[in-house]
Amino acid sequence: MVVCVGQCGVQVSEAVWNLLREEHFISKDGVVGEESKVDHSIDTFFNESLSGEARPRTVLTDLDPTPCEVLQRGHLKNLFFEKNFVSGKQSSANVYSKGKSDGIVLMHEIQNSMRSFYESCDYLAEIICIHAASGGTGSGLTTSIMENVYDWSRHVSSTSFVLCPNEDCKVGTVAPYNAVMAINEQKELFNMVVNFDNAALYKLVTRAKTELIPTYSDLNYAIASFLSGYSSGYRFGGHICSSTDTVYTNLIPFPAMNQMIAGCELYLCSEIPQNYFRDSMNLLFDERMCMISINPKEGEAKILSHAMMYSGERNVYSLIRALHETAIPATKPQFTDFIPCHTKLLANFHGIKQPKESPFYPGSKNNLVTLINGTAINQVFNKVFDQFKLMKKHRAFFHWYTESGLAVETFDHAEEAMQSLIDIYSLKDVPGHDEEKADYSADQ
Ligand SMILES: Nc1nc2c(ncn2[C@@H]2O[C@H](COP(=O)(O)OP(=O)(O)OP(=O)(O)O)[C@@H](O)[C@H]2O)c(=O)[nH]1
Ligand SMILES: [Mg+2]
Repeated sequence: MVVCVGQCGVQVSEAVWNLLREEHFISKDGVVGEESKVDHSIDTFFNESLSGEARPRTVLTDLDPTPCEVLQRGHLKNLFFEKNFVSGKQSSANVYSKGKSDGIVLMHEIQNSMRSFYESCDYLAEIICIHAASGGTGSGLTTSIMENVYDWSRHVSSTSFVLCPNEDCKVGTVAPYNAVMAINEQKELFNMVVNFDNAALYKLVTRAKTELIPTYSDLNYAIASFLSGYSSGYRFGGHICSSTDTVYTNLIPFPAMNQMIAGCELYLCSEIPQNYFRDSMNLLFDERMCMISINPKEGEAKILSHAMMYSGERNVYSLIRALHETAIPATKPQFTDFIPCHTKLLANFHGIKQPKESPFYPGSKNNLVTLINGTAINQVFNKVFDQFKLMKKHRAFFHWYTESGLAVETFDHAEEAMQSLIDIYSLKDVPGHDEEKADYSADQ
């Protein structure tokens, strides 16, 4: 099930559902093509309606009614149905606590909708939530939703696909407050958090097509192609396929270290036409792959674990061979010393689709997406946290938050929790990681 919250979530959902629809040979009206009837892959993301059409298993919600209305009038208007949308009357005005409190009036409807999707499928493998941490709705309402469905959703794997604020794209003065509150609460509410930001998405999609200026929609197709690669293992099966839980097991060494750096090779494919796997392996930890503004190899940065998910038509053995052959020092990052095998590999051999709506989308038949659990995530967290602390010191903008019911102490708690997350990702607070060991790793 995909839950999309706030303007960013709802707009990204258009790209996601358009891509998934094409991959499963479903028309814009929900009519299922013959090609899709050969297996059950369609069932992962779509429910069958009473009249036999495929309907997205999704809840699209925003306090501001406009994003949902635009989607309901757009080219996918006949794909969705009433139950997919829950919208309010007015935005949160960018305030996390307003997103949380004003969201209460929508909660009953959101819960009912999610619950009915949960009950209508044989086995709900995962809740994927798409939202922006800097928006009041994307931060506050998302937190509220996950708290409210906790009684049943704790039995279901949950992943947050979150757009982080980035100082290169000025997104609003209070974005650091919203983001720090969201990061802290959502690291507990989701099993895994996959991080993106617009500055990195922009660089990624324009790498091969510098002459065009992308729209949000083009950036959203990059997130959609990540979701497609991420989920294709359990949709289509394949030679090395796994469930979401297996991915969590291999990526998250401690519950508190569940923050992933998303990467996507798809948009770099024009740079690597020949030895596809060998060249992709060399790009694995390259910042050009990253969908968040991070360099996983910068300075002392260390990788704890990473997963590669390949979908396409190439041979699995060339992938494994390339993985062995490309352990060359120039491309290799530093790994932590206490996790000897860092890689989880998943591969399925389902060709990918090219949506016509985005001129940036490459015509490749291969999609390699990566998840990296590495200390470099602090490059983003530190920036947001510094901005948070600066404003908090002067209690700037506090009244907007306290007026909508947030206790002042919540800012102190958020600061402590964020500091502790940053410390964990600096490998200061890792269980069993004593001083001596820290010195040893620094010497390596
Ligand atoms: N990639 C992408 N980013 C978006 C899109 N729409 C908004 N954003 C980004 O999302 C962040 C703001 O979040 P929004 O989703 O607009 O906010 P919201 O969740 O609706 O919350 P409020 O409007 O504050 O109640 C900013 O960083 C925007 O740049 C989109 O369609 N695609
Ligand atoms: Mg909004």
